[in-house]
Amino acid sequence: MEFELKRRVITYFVFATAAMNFGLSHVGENQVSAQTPTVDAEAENAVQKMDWWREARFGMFIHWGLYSIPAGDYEGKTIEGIAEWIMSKAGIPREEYEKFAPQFNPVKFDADAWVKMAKQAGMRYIVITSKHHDGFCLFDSPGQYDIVDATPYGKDVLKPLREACEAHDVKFCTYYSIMDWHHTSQLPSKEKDGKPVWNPTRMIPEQKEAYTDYMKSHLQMLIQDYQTHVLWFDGEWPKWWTDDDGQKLYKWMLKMNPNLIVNNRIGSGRQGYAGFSKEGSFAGDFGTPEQEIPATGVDTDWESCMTMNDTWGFKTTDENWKSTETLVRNLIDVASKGGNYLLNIGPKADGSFPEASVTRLSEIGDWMAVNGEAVYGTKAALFLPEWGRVTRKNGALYLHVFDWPKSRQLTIPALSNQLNKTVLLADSKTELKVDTSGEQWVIELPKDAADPIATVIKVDVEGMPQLR
Ligand code: H79
Repeated sequence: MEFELKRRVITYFVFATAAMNFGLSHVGENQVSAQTPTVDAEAENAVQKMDWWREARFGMFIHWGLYSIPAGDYEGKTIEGIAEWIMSKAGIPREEYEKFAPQFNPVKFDADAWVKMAKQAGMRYIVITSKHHDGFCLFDSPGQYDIVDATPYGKDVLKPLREACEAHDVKFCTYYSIMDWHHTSQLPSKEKDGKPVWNPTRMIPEQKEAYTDYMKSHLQMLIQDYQTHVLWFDGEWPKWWTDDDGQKLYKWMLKMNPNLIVNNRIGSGRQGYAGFSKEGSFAGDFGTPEQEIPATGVDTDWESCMTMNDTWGFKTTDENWKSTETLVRNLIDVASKGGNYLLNIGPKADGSFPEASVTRLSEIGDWMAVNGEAVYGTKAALFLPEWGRVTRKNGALYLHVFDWPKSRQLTIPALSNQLNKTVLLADSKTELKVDTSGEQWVIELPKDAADPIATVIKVDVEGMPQLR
């Protein structure tokens, strides 16, 4: 199936001010064309299969593998950049990198504890690296370069994780890298100072078919045995992988499970880190901004993936943690623009989550326990206010106030809906007064914010909130 993933920006009411930047490394560009996607039987099915995903809005990314052992250090030096890229960044030859496998023994791995932490944080799905660019698999792969066959641990971790996900009603999903630095079909693109340059790999043309079969043997296991709900591809940028390859692979996978959700990195439509597909029909069901949030709302499916510090895989020296406030506001910002937030954890090699991640998950969970209703199943806002962000669903407009007005008055554009009542999500017994006589509605606020991160005001209305 081909799915239109062009970026269609939502036009906001003029109430909007420039997008705020909550400590992101880069903020998305604001270009776009409006186009209506074709509605056919397949697209209808696509809408249904996306239902749980759109409802979820918040997921956990997990980057875990052999790179978690060096954790950013190689031969006594700290290697610059993201830790799961150490094989590439340090130019490590295959046979040297393989030596991490006999050291991988995650005795503290506890699938149930991981899933409980995700669940408590309010996350509804988990996407784990079944195979990253280094080629090492976290499941019992036919290729033997995996946690079962090549490590002293000797056990599959994806199966217990999938089971724990099922037990806690969290959707189990898997990341899979197309580029593979370990597979013999691929060679370093060149050498630099006597070291291999792994990114991008060069494909030995006669071996592309065999490699595709190798990938398919993994994907079939992930789809049929592990019942993965999402296949989250990455490493699609080497020139030898084409969009046609992506389209074929997509069709082949959907035959096994028509409800499988696949990101747009299966093909070659993605435009850099902004993550949306180019004009035209490219493979995949949703756009994948990386480490950034679009400046405005977008009404095709998309998901921003982000790190809590500056690395995906665990890195001992990376202490640049975002605050809980930034993380929660990012989640709100993403939801207010119609997307999902996929927040990363880089577990240590022993199987434990870094302390800083555990604290943040727990604090995000405290906020979500009170305010989750204003995130799950919401749609993009109709306006982008100065004081925070807005989400909506049938029957309610949610005002996420970041900057509590000293005037104790919050102004929003008038809705055409009938207003039932306006309350704080944290205290639904106290009704707030709203003056609906003018062009704008003015809400009277209590003196203090209920939550310094974001206080949510629920404007309870009849039907789907619309501007007057
Ligand atoms: O798995 C994590 C990272 O290891 C992986 N994606 C996340 C989810 C990743 N992040 N950055 N990179 C990989 C480096 C890739 C950089 C580039 Fe490109 C590839 C630059 C040019 C080709 C991606 C595609 C950015 C622009 C186009």
